[in-house]
Amino acid sequence: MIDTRICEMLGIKYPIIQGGMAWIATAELAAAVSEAGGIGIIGAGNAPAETVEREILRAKQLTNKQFGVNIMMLSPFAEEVVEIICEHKIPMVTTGAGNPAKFIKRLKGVGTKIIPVVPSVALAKRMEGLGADAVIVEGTEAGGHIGELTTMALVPQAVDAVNIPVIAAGGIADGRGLLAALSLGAEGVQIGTRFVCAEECTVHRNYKNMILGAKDRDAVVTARVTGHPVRMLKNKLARQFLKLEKEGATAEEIERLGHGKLELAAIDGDVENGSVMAGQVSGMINRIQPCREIIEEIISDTKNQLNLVSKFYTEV
Ligand code: TUI
Repeated sequence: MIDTRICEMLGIKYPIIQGGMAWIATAELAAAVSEAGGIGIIGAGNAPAETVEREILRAKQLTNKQFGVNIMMLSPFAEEVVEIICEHKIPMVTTGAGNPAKFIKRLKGVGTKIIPVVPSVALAKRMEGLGADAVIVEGTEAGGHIGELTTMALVPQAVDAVNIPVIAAGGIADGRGLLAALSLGAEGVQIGTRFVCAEECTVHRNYKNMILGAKDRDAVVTARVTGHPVRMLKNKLARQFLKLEKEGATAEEIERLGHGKLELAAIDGDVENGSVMAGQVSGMINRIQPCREIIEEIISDTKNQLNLVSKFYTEV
């Protein structure tokens, strides 16, 4: 058993939170992760409230367990998504790509636990001050919209700076990663990329295949000049981004190139012209597996790795 404050706070067996990935984390994935003992998250992304509500209702049909919703702060529909979350009394939300300060009071008012994803210690502290129940600190190894710091450097500094539980994200895909995160002081992990390759994940098969085929250096960072850098797998689109950036294109030009491209890859399966957002761990993901198998493997490998590490130590 791994028993942390996160297990107790969310009423879950294992301290594993599924990343709330836009266009990818649908009801099927969220329900399967919750059924397997972690907590599944529906990614609201840029979707309007009606779409998010349909996903919530579908997830409720698929599981009696609790699940959460991720609110993407750059979405024009963020406010109406918050209202739907409150109406359905969703027990927990994660937020990403911005500061959720203006929604914290409203969500806490209906008893929803709020766990912002942040890329720095300063933001983690600010979130604690505003009443967040925990923080997910995400290293630059992650896929999608990222910050600058690595998980290895960020997690212990965040743990030292706040009293609420810290969850590690970015670069974690197996039991070694979970054990490492716990060693850095985290009380749980958020995992995205590995769950993209779950059997229950409804993303286009081409997207999964790109991750399965990726090597260690294939997840590159684009769009730095926009202030919203995005990690995605190398393809025609990524090369276009890198070329434009090298030529000194403006933030607006780069932003325009990215528009609608995640949907193109995730739904239409155009993994050459679309944005295949994925983390640096893509190179270690080689199989499609059911969520239950992924989670059970991670937990049993954490234990095995702990035993292995303890053998490195000898009494003197
Ligand atoms: O949000 C993510 N990952 C994402 S969101 C996304 S959708 C998107 N697509 C294209 C461009 C931009 C977004 C794809 N992947 N991870 C959590 C995360 N949050 N990473 C970084 C942040 C973050 C950044 C700034 C959180 C707060 C923040 O606050 C800045 C401020 O002070 O407002």
